[in-house]
Amino acid sequence: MNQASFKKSVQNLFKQQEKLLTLRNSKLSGGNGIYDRYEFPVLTAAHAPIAWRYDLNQKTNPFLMERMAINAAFNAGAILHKGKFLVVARVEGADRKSFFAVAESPNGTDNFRFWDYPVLMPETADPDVNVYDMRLVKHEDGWIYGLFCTERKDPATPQWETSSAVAQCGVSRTRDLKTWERLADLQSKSPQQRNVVLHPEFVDGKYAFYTRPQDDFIQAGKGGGIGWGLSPSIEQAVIDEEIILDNREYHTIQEVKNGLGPAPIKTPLGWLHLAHGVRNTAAGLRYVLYMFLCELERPWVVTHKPAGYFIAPEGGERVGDVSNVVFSNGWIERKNGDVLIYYASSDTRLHVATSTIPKLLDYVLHTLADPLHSRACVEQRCALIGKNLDVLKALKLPGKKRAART
Ligand code: M1P
Repeated sequence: MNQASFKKSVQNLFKQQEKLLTLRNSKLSGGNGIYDRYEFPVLTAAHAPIAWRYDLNQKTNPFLMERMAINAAFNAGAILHKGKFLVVARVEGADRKSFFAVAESPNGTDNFRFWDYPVLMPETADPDVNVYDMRLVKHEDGWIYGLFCTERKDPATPQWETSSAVAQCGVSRTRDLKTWERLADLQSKSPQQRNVVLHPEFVDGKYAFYTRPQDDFIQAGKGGGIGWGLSPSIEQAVIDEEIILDNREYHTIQEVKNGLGPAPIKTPLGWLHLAHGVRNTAAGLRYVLYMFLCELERPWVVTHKPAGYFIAPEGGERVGDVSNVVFSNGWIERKNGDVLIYYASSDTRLHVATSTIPKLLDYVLHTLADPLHSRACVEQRCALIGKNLDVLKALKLPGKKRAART
């Protein structure tokens, strides 16, 4: 390649990517009334800057090869900061190491662009092998906290056992999402912790954490459920007592395990939560999202929990590196009550869905809870059908005739 054609190839790389970065994203029609999905993912591996992947120097990269490929951009924390919609995505290199990177959008639904450099997260004395799934929280103490999963090889296993890991909660804080201070990892009595989230307010003058205690790296074992615990310090966070506020349950969407998504949103009617539930199938684990509401004064008490899932993987979302997964660790509430829900599909890409606080509250308050038995589920449905047939009759709508015949 001569210098001119090398330059042209570089220009083409940028031109192609610019098309992707400036794509307008529109709401898909045919939603369920609770939220709207969007046409395109908001972040993919292809959104990663060219300068992160290619060596653009012809002398050292004469064939213009991609030297450091990016495999995926998914599970993102989210925050509205100084008028900008920011997500801190889990970016995964082709080498399977995840890292954090901030992407910024003017409207929260499209035109996301990564900042020039990914986050260079400081390490503790025991370096992380992998970091992922940051939950961002603007805490009432004034800091923005980023809690994430830090994973290291299990020191209790022999050298030849190369897939046993210990997951714990890494704690960091920042004022601007550029400079990050690393604090001590959270300590609790559980051998494994993932999906740990900081509550945005002090509770009894302490920092409050949502946890997910587990016995094993993948299996919940005797642990599991979304836990709750307090720590007097954030610099050396220690939870002595953990209670479970939302447990696993036989034959539900969270039969195998569950975990909190982003930090809850405070509403006049309670703390609104988004979480994920996991069940096992012959095709492997299936991850879906669900919602619940907790008391304002006692945030560890669940008051309302709609049956089943809120978002499940659909269409192309079902396929990826870890198929049949939706996962969320970030959402943004706007001043006007709009809510942008960032959810990733199949550990591969990041999407947005939009709703509003009134709609989400209506959903959690008025969707029936899971009665846990098929017969009771049918009774709930029959009650709905009966009421609907009366409505259709009163409105003189044709649905009544069709329904009456069956
Ligand atoms: O692969 C699906 C998800 O698995 C883990 O979630 P959990 O701890 O609930 O099992 C995480 O590794 C998450 O990043 C991933 O999306």
